Amino acid sequence: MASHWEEFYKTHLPPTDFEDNRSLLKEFCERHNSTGERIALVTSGGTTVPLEHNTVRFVDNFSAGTRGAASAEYFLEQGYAVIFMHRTKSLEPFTRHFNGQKFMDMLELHDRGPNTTITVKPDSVDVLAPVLANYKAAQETGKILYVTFTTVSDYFWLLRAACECLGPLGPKALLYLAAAVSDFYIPSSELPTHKIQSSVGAPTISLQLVPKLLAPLVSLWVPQAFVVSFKLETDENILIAKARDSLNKYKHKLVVGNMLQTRRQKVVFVTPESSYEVLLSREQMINGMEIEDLIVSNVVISHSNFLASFKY
Ligand code: PAZ
Repeated sequence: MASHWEEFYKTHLPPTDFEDNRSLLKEFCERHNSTGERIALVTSGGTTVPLEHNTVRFVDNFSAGTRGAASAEYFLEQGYAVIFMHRTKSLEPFTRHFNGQKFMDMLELHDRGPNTTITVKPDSVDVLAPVLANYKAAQETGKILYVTFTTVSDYFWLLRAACECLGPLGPKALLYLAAAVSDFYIPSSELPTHKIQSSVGAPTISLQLVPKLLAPLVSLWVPQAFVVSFKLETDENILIAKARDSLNKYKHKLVVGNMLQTRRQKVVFVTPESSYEVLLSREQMINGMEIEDLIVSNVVISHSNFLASFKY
């Protein structure tokens, strides 16, 4: 049995930077609400499940945050202000294009003793310039707020705080829940304080179900918002049924279903009324188009229709 969400908050302390993040969220939402802008909350990357209070080991999942980081850029392009709530050290909008050695390889070092300079290689300027321009524009206009989580408990605290701040936006708030959130965890009260010792033998680790936050999120925290959740599966036969189950249970607007193996080329949009595939053509793939461009465009159309039909 999953523990109840209220019980979870009572028994798990907020992360240490929680109050700072709450203030940032509040200021960001108030500022953009006062100008009538839409805000997209994009969650991204995977949560961890610690095995010890002084955490040396934890259960993790595969998500690198590609979908969330790319989608955040497309929401900015579509004129949204974006709260990018992501796993620490997962991919981020803009910098994701130059991960690892790629960035270093774009630079040239001109070593002239005390007058050392660094320049961008001429053939890299075309690649760097548009990304840098978009990054600077987002920063200078204060259109993006970055907040981070690591554990599933951090994520829970941050998500509720973000929802509390987004509530006053009503239907102008869009929640795009692409993070891969653990379904299982070890309650804080059952965690050992210190590193598990191998000298006592192989540990038996017993995981419990996490409470499903979509329930209070949709019905209590942001009842007027446009909520989009993601559903990942590895068995194609159950994907649409699971997405539809989720819609029936939580009564939100849209589930984007995706398969682990094909998620970069194809997703399925499941609404209470219908389901349809959104996929990249061969030509779009060759031209380097990203599926998040299509996903976000479709979500924005649905959000606009929702806003147009919203009865205050
Ligand atoms: O981070 P990524 O781009 O590698 O993967 C994205 C994703 C598969 C985690 C996302 O599209 C998704 O399905 N998130 C929800 C996962 C779930 O809880 O079912």
